[in-house]
Amino acid sequence: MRLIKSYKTLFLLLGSFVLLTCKKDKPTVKPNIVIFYVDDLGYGDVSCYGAIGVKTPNIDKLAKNGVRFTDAHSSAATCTPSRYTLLTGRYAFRQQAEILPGDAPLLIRPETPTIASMLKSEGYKTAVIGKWHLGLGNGDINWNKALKPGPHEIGFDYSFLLPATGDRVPAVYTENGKVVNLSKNDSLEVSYKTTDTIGARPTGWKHPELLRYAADEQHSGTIINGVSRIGTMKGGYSAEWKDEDFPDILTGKAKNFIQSSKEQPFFLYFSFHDIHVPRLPHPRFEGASSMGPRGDAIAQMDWVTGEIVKELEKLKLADKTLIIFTSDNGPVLNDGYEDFAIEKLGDHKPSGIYRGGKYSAFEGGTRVPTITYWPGKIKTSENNALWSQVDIYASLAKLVGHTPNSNEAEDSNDILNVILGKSNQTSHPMLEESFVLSIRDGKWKYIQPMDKDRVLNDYTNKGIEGGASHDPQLYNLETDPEERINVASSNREQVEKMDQMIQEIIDKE
Ligand code: NG6
Ligand code: CA
Repeated sequence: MRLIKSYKTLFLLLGSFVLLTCKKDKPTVKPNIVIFYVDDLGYGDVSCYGAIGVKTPNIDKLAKNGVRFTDAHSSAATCTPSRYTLLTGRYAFRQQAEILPGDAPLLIRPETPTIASMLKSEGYKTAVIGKWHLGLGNGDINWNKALKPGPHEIGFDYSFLLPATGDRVPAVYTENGKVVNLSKNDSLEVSYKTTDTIGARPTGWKHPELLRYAADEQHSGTIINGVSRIGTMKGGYSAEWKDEDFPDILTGKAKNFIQSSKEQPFFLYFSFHDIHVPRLPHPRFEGASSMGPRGDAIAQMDWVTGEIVKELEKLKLADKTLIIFTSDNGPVLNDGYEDFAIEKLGDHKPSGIYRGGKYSAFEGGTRVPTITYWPGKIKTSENNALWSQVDIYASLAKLVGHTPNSNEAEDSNDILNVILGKSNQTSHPMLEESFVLSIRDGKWKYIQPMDKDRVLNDYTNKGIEGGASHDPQLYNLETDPEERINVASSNREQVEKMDQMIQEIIDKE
């Protein structure tokens, strides 16, 4: 009898031990997830990364109480490819992703898993608010009807979008797959054929005297709000946006979404238009920096970040929310409009010490400010891990206890411990996409040569060095972080090895 009793106690003890250990392994809470995705924000463009000429107290607060990464990258040096990869965990070259015109079809096909569809399958309410630039529809889009497929067909419950970017028509918002405020008798059409100017609206080509900023040839289509855009637009007067309203409208939509999602975990992909061109911050931010509209747009973006974080705090959700703050590519000064970004720069260094910027194969193309923040869960630290946004998908999957299947996010590796600041080690090389492919492995950076028959675009007219060359380039970032000394010819083996690494990634499919 005594023996049976002690067996019973032993079993009970063992049972509770097993239960406790299992419980420990399971994620107890699914945190809310907010990705702040800034447009064209360079490594040196915020105070906590060394900005001069603009102050970013709200972003600095995240960095001061979170992880500030010094070697984190967007997956590509331009917008559409980076966004494609962020959301799918697949490299953009697999989908031939390039900067899209405003009437392009949806690039992420509906059968493709995305961070949004993955989190939705794990019980999350999901939203995208802000710039989209991933296409809509199937190639024959009618802006007066339902805009399908779009974010809803790839996992988002709610969407409020600038369909492409601020410098492209249509200059209207869409909400849940419909143009906002469009009247029945104000049919909207757009065209991206340069030979074809549709509608009677004045264009920058014909009426430069109507412009608030001089624009280059490409940005001289239909004039909306005093600024000419890429492409032409017919009708749609009732739905036209005013660029100066973006911060308040987008922040308002984000607050509404957060308020209405308190009861369940949510995922908010907040995709800024700032600090992309045209830079038309709200008048209350005019003069907020010493750098003209580009600096003022940074101050505005910082304000928006602060407003959304304050809303989380007000609703007592801050310690239940993982925030990832980052950018889609490096910086650019004149990107089509003469808004004095070059003239008013002063000593500010948009890429920090790094060479190149947006479009570039050099580090400035993809090395971007990246901060993670989660009060109570993430400790303040600086982290020099080498990683790219392609790994966010698998890391978030790990966080919420989701096991990706074989055709899901195939280029994404779980680096959750890095994102949470618990480790600074990643175990795989990192691919960077620009007009060529580059790869980073430890201290080495290799830039593939561009085919001899392709014209090199150095973007020096934009104040940027494109970084591509007809020769292979190898840099030792430990001794040469600015990529000034090409050591390819004296390190043939290393070049071979890294070229092979790129080939293996390409062949993986
Ligand atoms: C380019 C535009 C540029 C910008 C970019 C997209 C030139 C000559 N023009 O085609 O102004 O709109 O597309 O930027 O480069 S991105 O951040 O959305 O990729
Ligand atoms: Ca961009």
